[in-house]
Amino acid sequence: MKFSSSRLAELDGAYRVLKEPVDRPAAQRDPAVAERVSAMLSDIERDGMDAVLRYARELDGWDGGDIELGAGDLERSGDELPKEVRAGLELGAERTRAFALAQRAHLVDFETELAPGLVTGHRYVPVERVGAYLPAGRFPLLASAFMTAGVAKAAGVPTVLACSPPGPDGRAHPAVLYSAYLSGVDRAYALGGVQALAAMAFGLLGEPEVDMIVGAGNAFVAEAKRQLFGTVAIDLLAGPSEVAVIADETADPELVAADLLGQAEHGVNSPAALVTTSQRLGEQVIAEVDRQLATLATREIAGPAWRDHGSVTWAKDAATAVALMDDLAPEHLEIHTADDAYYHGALRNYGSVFLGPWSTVAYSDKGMAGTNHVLPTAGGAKHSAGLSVSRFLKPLTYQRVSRDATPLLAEAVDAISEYEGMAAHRKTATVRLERYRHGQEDS
Ligand code: HSO
Ligand code: ZN
Repeated sequence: MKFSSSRLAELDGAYRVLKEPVDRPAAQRDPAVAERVSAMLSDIERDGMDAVLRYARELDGWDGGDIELGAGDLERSGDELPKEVRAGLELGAERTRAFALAQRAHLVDFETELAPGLVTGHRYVPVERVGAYLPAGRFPLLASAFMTAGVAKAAGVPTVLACSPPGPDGRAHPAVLYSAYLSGVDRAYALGGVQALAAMAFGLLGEPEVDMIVGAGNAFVAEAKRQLFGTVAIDLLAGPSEVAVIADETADPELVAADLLGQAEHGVNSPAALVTTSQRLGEQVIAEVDRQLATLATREIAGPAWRDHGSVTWAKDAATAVALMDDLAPEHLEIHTADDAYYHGALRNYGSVFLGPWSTVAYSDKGMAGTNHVLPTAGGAKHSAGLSVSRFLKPLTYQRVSRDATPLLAEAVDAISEYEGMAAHRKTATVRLERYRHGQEDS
């Protein structure tokens, strides 16, 4: 998350950098990863399940057992969890579903008569089959199942498959499985990485190929999604998680610092940015971040992330703060000011916004806010929104033209098609015009 030089040039004199990120070239895509993934996908496309299982054995230590998990296994995985975690997951799944259903209710079918006798409309139809990838790495991010599989089910997707990698004991993570269960997945498999995505995309799991793959993973999973895009749809390609805050002199530096570190913890490449109209608040937050880092259990990650990718920028006024923030287009944005409504109305580029000091990103991360945490990163918020029910629903258009409306459409199509040299297209219009005129004479 860095300001573009063109925006900074425009705002010259209206901002001041109080803490700069280390200036490093952006990480290059690793060609070795792309080659490896491409070879794996080709193998799996050619040899089917044999290749999937070969990779599962080689990469995940698969021992020959059943890959598909029984419905009972999913439900029972909840028994292995601490009571409070289980209750929290149940609340998160339910709230995420409730928000998705509320959004769904606002996606309405409609019909309009554009001209006399020309009726047009659209009808929302869900994608038929979705595959959700549920990683279980250093941090298992349990709510991701709600955001992907759960929202697909809320959208009305008939078949949702889930794959999650087996751990060293050969079993998938029980809390991930329970989250998948709460999300309403139709079938789940203990299968990881590229082989999992390929098995879903090529229809190797005793189910036809999925139409869409959702969910994040490591660099190999991201690359597999990139390469499978086209064969299937994908949600988005997620980069390191980001947070940005707009704060004025009324903000509480302790809360702002905590929330910056809250996402910096994701990884040493996670950016965190503060834009503030108060230089004093900016300086207080810089000191407070260091104070909190000293005792943070994950300081080995959040510390380097803040040092290398953390920034604090003073802006002359609210409009400058908005211009700077819209340029960053952060994944998560928090507003801690005396006039949050102004910023909410003015800002246009962010994945999800958290209004006021009581709203923090982790509430959404864990499913408690109900909103989706699969959001665009790396400036993607300039052109795209995060995952939601609408991504699983196709607004399919239709048109019905009455006989009497024929001249309203056919005459122009006749002229345009003739000009373009498209004789067969022209004929579809003229044959109708002839019939229409013939009928006119008869009556
Ligand atoms: N911030 C991540 C999601 C997450 N973080 C889940 C913690 N748990 C991407 O929005
Ligand atoms: Zn997070």
